Amino acid sequence: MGFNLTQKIIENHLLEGDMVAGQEIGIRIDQTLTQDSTGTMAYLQLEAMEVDRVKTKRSVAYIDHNMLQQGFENADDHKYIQTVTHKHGVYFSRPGNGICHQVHLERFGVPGETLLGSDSHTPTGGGIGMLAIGAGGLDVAVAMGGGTYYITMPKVVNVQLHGRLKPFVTAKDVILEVLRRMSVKGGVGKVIEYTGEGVESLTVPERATITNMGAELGATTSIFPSDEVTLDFLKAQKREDVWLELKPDSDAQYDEVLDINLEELEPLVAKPHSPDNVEKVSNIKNLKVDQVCIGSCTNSSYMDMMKVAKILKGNTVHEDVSLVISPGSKQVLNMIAENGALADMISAGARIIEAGCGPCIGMGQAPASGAVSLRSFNRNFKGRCGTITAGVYLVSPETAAISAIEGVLTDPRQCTMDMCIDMPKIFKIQDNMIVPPAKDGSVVEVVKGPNIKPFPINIPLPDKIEGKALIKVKDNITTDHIMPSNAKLLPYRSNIPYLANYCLTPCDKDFPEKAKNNNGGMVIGGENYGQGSSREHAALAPLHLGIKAVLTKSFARIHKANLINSGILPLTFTDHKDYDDVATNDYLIIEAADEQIKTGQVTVTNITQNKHYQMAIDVSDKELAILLAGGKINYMKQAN
Ligand code: MIC
Ligand code: SF4
Repeated sequence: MGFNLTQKIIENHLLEGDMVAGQEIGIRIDQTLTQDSTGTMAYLQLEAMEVDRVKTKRSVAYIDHNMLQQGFENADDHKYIQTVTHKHGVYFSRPGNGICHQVHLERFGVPGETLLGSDSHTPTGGGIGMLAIGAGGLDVAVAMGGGTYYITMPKVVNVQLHGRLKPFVTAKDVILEVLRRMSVKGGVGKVIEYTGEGVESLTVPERATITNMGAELGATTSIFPSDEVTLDFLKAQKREDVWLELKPDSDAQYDEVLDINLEELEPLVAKPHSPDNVEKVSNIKNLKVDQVCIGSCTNSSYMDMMKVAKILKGNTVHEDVSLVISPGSKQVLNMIAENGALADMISAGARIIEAGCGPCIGMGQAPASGAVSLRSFNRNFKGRCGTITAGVYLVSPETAAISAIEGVLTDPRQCTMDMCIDMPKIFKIQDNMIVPPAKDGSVVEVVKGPNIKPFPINIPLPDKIEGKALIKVKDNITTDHIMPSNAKLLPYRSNIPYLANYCLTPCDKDFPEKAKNNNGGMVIGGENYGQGSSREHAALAPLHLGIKAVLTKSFARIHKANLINSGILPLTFTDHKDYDDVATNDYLIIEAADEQIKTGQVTVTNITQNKHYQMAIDVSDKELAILLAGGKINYMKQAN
């Protein structure tokens, strides 16, 4: 029996375990990436592990999220990351050089290699055939130190693409269609592998749009083959030497198959407040738009920007719309500046912001109260844009651009222009914003500003765990709920005590206070708890507040790993009626927790209601040991 692409790459990197779906495997990581809002924590952890020099083939630190510098905090974090990476052997992509995923694809990605990134959209690298996975900062720090990365061997879903996209139907519509069919939790425990003759018609940036937003499925990652199209892209980046052909064996087996006929797709939109709330654009009439944002790691490539410029050229942005454009990288910005496309955008009235995440993570450009914001981004969780009452709709750059002119959500197929834009034969290559690491790290002084505080470390798991159910939340709670991020909070990513004051406040503004007054407690969640970002702050802030266990119907992959790394028990209800039953403020006790978790079953006693709940704890032996030790840092100390 032949291998699929995912199995081929995993087999090449397998250090521990067997490639049996559902079992834990350990793989070697070739490359890592970090960005600034998760990076400070990752490098503090790297320092705590006393790793002199990273042991990966390539590690890169990007500054792209925390770009507004209203105070000293973000600039201090940038300085810390620049100096600590210089010392420890990591390449540093300076602020202004672009969004980590876009730049990594352009300048560093290698087909067939593994990439671990402290950002959930790391799977963008799947667009050139990397096995690229998002993880918490601590796991990335361990990989930088040469440690094995452990995951559950995923199932592999084969999405077969047939035919070609019609004009004004885009790669964004492909991934929105996959989201419509699979939902935001449909990809948990799975890799999405794209094959079929339709693949050939998609450029690397288009493939990267699809793998990028595969994160919204909850998938471990998404991947495309590495073929002639990949070679052309790498040639145009003057990196053809890293190319190799990669495709599944002809008799490869898959766990599931999904067929998509590209010819039949239409422009789609994800309505508030979930990326899987998908509808045809043509079905939505007269939706007045207040803001349009084009960019983000999903749709900010040169090709995306050129198409947007073409639509905008000679037009004026509707008087009731604020159009914001953030190109994905300095390479993209430079090229559209040189060829005049940027001038077309500016002439039309677009507000151009620097190459970075910007409005996607609420770093400025929060829309007005109750506004409709149309975005070419990947997430539309409530409040993420910075305005709790706004509704964010996710669309392709083409739909966004035409709607910005019309002032209402508009089907781009009404445009008559020819949208054929050729992939450049050669991109503008200028790596002058990437600082290579110091040859001799010992002479580099690491600079830490006053906002950088030590991260919390748990204690070994006590035999008895008890506390109030401090909060009970519904399905699909995101890490943006658990640890909100916006221009005001992002500067505190290296200051957990401060950040903890905002933990879960979108669900209950008094949660931090309650946790403090009750000496911590437990959290009750529904399905897919912790979807979205890889931020380990969504585990570290609860840890700081004394949260000992999170009881849910199911967890999102990265968040569950982050809870385990922090020594917080991730428990799931075996009978969902118990979820309905438990109430906020009930007092819960887990007797002999350290013994119980070894059996995979945990009885939680609800003292208030005099009931018992049977919970499952689905962890590997290694994760069990980490939980018993009180988190990964303690576990590693024990092991040394
Ligand atoms: C996101 O898109 O949610 C982020 C901000 O990039 C996060 C990382 C973070 O929270 O810093 C992610 O995707 O992992
Ligand atoms: Fe940045 Fe948005 Fe991409 Fe996250 S999803 S990396 S915030 S552009």
